[in-house]
Amino acid sequence: MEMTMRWFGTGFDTVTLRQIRQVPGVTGVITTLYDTQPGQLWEQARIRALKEEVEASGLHIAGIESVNIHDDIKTGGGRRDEYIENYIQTLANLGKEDIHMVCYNFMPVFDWTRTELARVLPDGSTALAYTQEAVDALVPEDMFNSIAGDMNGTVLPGWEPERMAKVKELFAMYRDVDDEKLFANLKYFLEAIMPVCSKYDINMAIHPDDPAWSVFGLPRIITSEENILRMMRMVDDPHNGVTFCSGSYGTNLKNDLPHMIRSLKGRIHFAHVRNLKFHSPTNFEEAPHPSACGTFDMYEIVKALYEIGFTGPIRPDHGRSIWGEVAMPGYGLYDRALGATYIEGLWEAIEKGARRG
Ligand SMILES: [Mn+2]
Repeated sequence: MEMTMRWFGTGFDTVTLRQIRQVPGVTGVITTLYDTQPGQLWEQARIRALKEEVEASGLHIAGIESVNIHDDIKTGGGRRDEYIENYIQTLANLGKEDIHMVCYNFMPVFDWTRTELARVLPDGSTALAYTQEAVDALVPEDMFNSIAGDMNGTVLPGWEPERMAKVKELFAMYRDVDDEKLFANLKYFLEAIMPVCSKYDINMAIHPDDPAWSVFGLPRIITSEENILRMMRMVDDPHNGVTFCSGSYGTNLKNDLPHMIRSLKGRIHFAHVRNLKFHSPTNFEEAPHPSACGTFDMYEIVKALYEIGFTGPIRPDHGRSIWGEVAMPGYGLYDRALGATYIEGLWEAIEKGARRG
């Protein structure tokens, strides 16, 4: 594995490359062209400029999170072939700049959904949190406004104000899209991009839906071991792989995370490792990374990744806000840095233990 951190780019992220460079063991960043829109073609010159900026800090780009998918591709809308063509050209441009891992998601309307961005924990830190009761009490149009006050002046990925202004329109686009149609549209997209992925050796890594169930009646398909295996078999190519996100698959307590990792051997191209603490099956918060602070056995999760021979980029995921840091919710420096070194510690212990067998 390679330890990385997500970085949203100069002007968007409250954390600098210089700070990330000083987190022990972190050698790469996962980044994006944050000001591009879904469906837009990424110019090679812009990718190169981003790469040069990252490399000047002593880090490198370990992958892209995300190249977002236009809603016409997800719904099978009239302009999908045009947007897929742009996506193919974007992948080619990334490949030419020696970037070989792309994370994306196939979630309708809302990316990850949390109902609180700053739940106060007993130690005084704040964390992102979710309760089904809060979602059930809202109409979708109010979802953005309900959390906007806690964004600390940042733009959260998937929650761009321009996009949220069109929520009603977006819902209308998905009116006739059910799980089966979403699967079919994903297959259509993957079949179209696999040749360029093979040509430039680009590993596509689909991010699971978060939470791993339907919200507001929208279809959600990347939620369970059964569905993710279906998705891999329907386009059976090693470049068609997954982002294993423990915090997203883990929202559904029925998902056995170490078992899922083992069943996805060879197809996990990127790993997000974080812990959740559950108060009930539909009320949880994003806990500090160590096992003792939440519900998951993080040792077993990292051990499963080690045992399947995972070599891709791994990153701590959302962190709490601690020590007075004001940052994009979930993406402050301090708690993610603690998470990175904790995962590195687990990995070292597992690796040395295995060698001494
Ligand atoms: Mn994730």
